[in-house]
Amino acid sequence: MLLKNISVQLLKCNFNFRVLNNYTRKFNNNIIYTRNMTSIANNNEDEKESFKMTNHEKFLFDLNGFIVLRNVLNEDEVKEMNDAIDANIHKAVRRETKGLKNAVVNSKLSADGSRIDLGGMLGWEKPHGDPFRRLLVHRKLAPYITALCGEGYRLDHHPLVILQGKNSEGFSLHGGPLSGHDGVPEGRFNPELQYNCRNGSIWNSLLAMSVSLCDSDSGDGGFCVLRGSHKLNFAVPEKFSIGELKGFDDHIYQPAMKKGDVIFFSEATVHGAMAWKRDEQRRLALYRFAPSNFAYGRGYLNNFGEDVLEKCTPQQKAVLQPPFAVRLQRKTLTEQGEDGEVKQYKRSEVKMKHDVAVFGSTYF
Ligand SMILES: O=C(O)CCC(=O)C(=O)O
Repeated sequence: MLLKNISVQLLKCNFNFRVLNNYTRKFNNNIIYTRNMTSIANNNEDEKESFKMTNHEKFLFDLNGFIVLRNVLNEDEVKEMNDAIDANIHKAVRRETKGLKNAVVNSKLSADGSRIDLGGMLGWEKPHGDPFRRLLVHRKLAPYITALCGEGYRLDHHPLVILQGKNSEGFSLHGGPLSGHDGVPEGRFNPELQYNCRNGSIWNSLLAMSVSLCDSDSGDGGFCVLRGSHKLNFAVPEKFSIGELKGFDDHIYQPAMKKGDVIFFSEATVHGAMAWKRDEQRRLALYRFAPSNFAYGRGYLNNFGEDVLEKCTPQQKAVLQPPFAVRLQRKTLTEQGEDGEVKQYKRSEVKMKHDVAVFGSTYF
């Protein structure tokens, strides 16, 4: 068994731990194997690692609404992504117009420079698109997304690369389980962004995965979060969300990040970004995942872009399916991600025939 260096940091404490298990392939009789993928370099079953989310990590996520994983991607993986971004940098779009600004002018989170967005990575040709497609099913990430969104998780938004030069604006606090200040009545239950935990199973209606492609220290700016706000019961005051209310600095946490670190946060946790102050360009890849039968975005309606599916492995394709329940024969990733088979629950012949008789279609 191997010990690898993924560590979790939260509230500035470091915990290094890995539960080392052999892979267990325990599927019950209700599952059809559609493909046996053994795509990893090391084919020795005994030496594969388990990257399962530990109970301690679940405790921290439940407490705070986010978790920071250290050293998830290695230097080569980060370089591949940065090279791909460099090769496609001409496609990046500056959020320059007034209506595209993410922070209120002259607020604590604002700055002169604009944030820059780059999309379409899933459709990039080899080799540039590969590391971005791989993140959908990466062996070190899939167990976490499964633990946080459930079996059969799906990509919800188009993934986004965010680029920021020195002195560029942050992002006013947003998200959270109650509606905010964007035109809807304040403080109502927000059905789109919710967190729940029942009998030890965590559920997020929308989960963000932010992969850091640059280093930053505390105080440099970047992602910030209001700890524990996935469970709040009172709307965040508007002035607080722009950093202009007493107590903001005491309650907002901006983690220091290294290249290859990953933040998982519930979109039900109020979050945003501090203005970027570091000399080096800020770079991150932001993915949003949802449970199998949930959708916020509409990217799935065009399969996340022309020709994307043709470039994907069976595991990656499974994550790009539209929202519907796992029991309706959804092609489902195992928590081993890229290393596991794509499985499918069986629906009885008799029920499928009945649906055809009633609805003229195999599924209701
Ligand atoms: O800049 C960040 O890290 C936060 C991004 C964010 O919250 C968003 O794009 O919705």
